[in-house]
Amino acid sequence: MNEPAARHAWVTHAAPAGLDATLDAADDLVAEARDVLDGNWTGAYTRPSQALYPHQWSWDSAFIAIGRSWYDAERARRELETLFEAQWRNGMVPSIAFDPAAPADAYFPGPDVWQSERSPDAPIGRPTSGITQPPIHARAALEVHRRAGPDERARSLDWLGRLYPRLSAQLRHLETARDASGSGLVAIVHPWESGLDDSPAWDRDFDRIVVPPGALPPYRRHDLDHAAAADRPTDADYERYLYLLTIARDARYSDAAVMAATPFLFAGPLFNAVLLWSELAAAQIAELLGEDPAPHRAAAGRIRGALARELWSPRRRRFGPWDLRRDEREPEDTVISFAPILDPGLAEPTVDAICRELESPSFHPRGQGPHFVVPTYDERAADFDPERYWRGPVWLNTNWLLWRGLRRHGRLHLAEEILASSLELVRRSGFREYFDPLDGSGHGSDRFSWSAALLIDMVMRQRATAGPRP
Ligand code: 2M8
Repeated sequence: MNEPAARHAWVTHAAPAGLDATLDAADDLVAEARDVLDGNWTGAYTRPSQALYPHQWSWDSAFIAIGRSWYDAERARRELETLFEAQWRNGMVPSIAFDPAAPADAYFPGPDVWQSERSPDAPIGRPTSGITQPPIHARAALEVHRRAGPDERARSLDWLGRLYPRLSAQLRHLETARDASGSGLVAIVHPWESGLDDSPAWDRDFDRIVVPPGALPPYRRHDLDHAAAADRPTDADYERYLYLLTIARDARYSDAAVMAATPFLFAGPLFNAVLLWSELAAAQIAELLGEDPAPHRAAAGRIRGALARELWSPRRRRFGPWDLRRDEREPEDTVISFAPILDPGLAEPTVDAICRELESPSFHPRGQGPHFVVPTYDERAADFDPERYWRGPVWLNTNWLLWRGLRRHGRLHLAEEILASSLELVRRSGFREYFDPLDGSGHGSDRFSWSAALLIDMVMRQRATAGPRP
């Protein structure tokens, strides 16, 4: 708790005094971030962290490739290549590609629980989970290619050409096999697919899921060996995660069968906004390769329309997730609602509404002492928890997504506040997985890869550009 005055600078609404100086002094942070990524590099991909997450995670690898693209194009390309080697035949990119070199009990639930081989679509001899994560990979691939220097442009284009059909298959699979509502929105069948697993966004449904006695064999959580119980999901929630896993597994991970059987089925603004953003990136990749970008632009347009039609509440002036089982729009104010800011075509009044909410006392309480932005949940909610995984803490990946969207829409003041807060959190607490927005303390695992990678991207991009940029 040092420098309360400097800290206060990040919470006032004045231009974040000192941002330039902070950026100038960020070289040591960037060097340390590279050290974190080097330490977690396996030779083929980067672990999210050494102990808690000893395999390859899908959207983590996309964030990591974006960070690495600034200084190590070779590993950035390899990161995505390795992930797509685990892609399923139906196009799905699994949330976890298990590392055969990791000890069998390194992570729970491991390959023996997922049993991906039950699906005829799973890659042979390559154990993975049976669900997916937000599809940010086309965006990552485009950014990796854009960073390639003149001497490796041709090699990079060749790499992009090999990846493009796989990226297209990933997006097509989601849009065709997962449009549970017929609205044009992609549905998720497990909170782990959202990437923001424990978010209060789906509590109303999730808390009602009753695990039948005897549905799960005895098990031991390994995550609590590596992180404080107060930082991680409760046992009751973990049990529900595992129960939903067994439902998907019993359906042999067939999309139609899982969607018919699961009590958890949501179409949410973050997953779909990321999909839209990646479709726009895929259109640009298609152009670079001399392919037809039109199908990608059309897909982005359909998602844009569906987000506005189905997930925007004109009364609350917010996006919110849609519980497709109960046919309810969830009112909880979480960071998930802001993700459509990633769409460069988002209508200006909607951008205004998102910015207003981001600056409201729920996410940016002024005059109540120092705090850091952006909490993942409404700080005024009775069950806001500044320490527990996705139920309040600041995460650098959600900060980064909002920062990118705000810059694109020219909302530079807010973007710079988020940047300043992110840098300050890392400076105080290191490359932790997440941070308490009230006191800046670090939580979850340490030397966490996407915190390192996205800090690199924020610093380098901010230095490289002035003002909004696509
Ligand atoms: C967290 O999720 C995993 C399950 O996939 C876990 O808690 O064990 C989430 O934060 C997820 O978004 C992230 O990709 C993963 C690895 O960092 O950890």
